[in-house]
Amino acid sequence: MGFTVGIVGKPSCGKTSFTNAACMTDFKVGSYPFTTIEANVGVTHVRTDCACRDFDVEDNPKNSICIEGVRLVPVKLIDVAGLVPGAHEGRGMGNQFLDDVREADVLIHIVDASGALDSEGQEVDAGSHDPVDDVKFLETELTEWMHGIVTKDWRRIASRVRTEGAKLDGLLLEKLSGLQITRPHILKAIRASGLTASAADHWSEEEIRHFVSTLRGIAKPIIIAANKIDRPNAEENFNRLKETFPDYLVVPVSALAEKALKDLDKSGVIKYIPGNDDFEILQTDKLKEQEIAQLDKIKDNILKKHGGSGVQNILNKAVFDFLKMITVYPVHDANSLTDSDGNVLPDVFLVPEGITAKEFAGVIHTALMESFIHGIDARTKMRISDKHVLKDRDVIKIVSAKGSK
Ligand SMILES: Nc1nc2c(ncn2[C@@H]2O[C@H](COP(=O)(O)OP(=O)(O)O)[C@@H](O)[C@H]2O)c(=O)[nH]1
Ligand SMILES: [Mg+2]
Repeated sequence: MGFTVGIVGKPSCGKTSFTNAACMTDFKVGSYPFTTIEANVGVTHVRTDCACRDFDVEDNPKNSICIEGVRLVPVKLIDVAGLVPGAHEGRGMGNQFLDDVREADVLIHIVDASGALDSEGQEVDAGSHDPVDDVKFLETELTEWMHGIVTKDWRRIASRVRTEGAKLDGLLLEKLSGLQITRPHILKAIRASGLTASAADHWSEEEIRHFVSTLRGIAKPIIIAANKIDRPNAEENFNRLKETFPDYLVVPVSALAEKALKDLDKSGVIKYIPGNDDFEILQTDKLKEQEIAQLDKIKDNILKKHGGSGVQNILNKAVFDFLKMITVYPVHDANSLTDSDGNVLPDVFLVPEGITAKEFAGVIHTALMESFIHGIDARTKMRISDKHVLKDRDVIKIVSAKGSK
């Protein structure tokens, strides 16, 4: 497992607040593979319906959590160093952000929707900065960074394609695999930009740039959190962001509200389940009048109005709606739905829609893919072939020549 969301944006837009609010959880994360984690990395989760309900069984999750039929699947968050214009040339924290971005499968761009920070993150009069500019600048920074890498020895690469008949995607993959960029990403970007790989040495400056920008969008997609939605001007800016970028997913967020609610839930004063659009006050006597008024405001102006604080919502949207991931449960025994230790539905994997049974074996272990014989669908108990396309909440046993999983 290893699905990573990068939290990006200029200084003071709310990246750390978002990460802390998202990763603050009362559930033990000790058994997750991410236990030793650097300062700016945390584990959060996405919510999905658990397969245990389909089979009407009690499960023993290992790599995830199940609460009353809701499976919480861990996702890694990286709080990426603040980004300022010119970062790809080393300004601000410079290239440090790029090291973090390498690892990310998707980026959540935290935007200060209240427009109270200039492009470097310095405070200005509320509403005087246009968040639309932030979206454009972040895209530019990322594209310039990737452009620098791709064009570094473009001449040599393009001439090898011409003279040796080398494959462009293979040569680019060598340069870009460290950025979590895959061959399908590269092939898709070549196709989508309408260019011919074998004619790479004839690509114009403009065509190379177009290709890189397309690749950036495919390999490092960005979704937008219109953060600080609780503040003045934020609502208008949120609507304008949606209108200006119709192809983007823009979600209203209040990291501050999420953190406040989780803190109060943790101390037992309220009951709040992340992602819900409501909470229940359990200990009124622990709250000052002013705090109750604040909570009423959070409920009316954020939760009810936007269907939640937006933190859980944007994570779920990023993974399921935008990246179109599905959940698949590998088991050792297709009848008892257990692993070899007898745990029922122990693991769940986030995998891309359209994945085949054999590719799924490769997600579990490379060796399992190489020695793949067939799969068994635990629902139908039928054999499935290597090319069988899996569906969300499938429970699958992989039979391989090297023993089964
Ligand atoms: N009103 C409001 N303030 C927020 C929100 N999120 C963050 N902030 C504030 O913005 C400031 C910068 O936040 P921080 O998370 O440190 O930003 P970072 O530099 O991007 O990591 C802090 O004072 C936060 O309390 C929010 O949703 N609403
Ligand atoms: Mg920070």
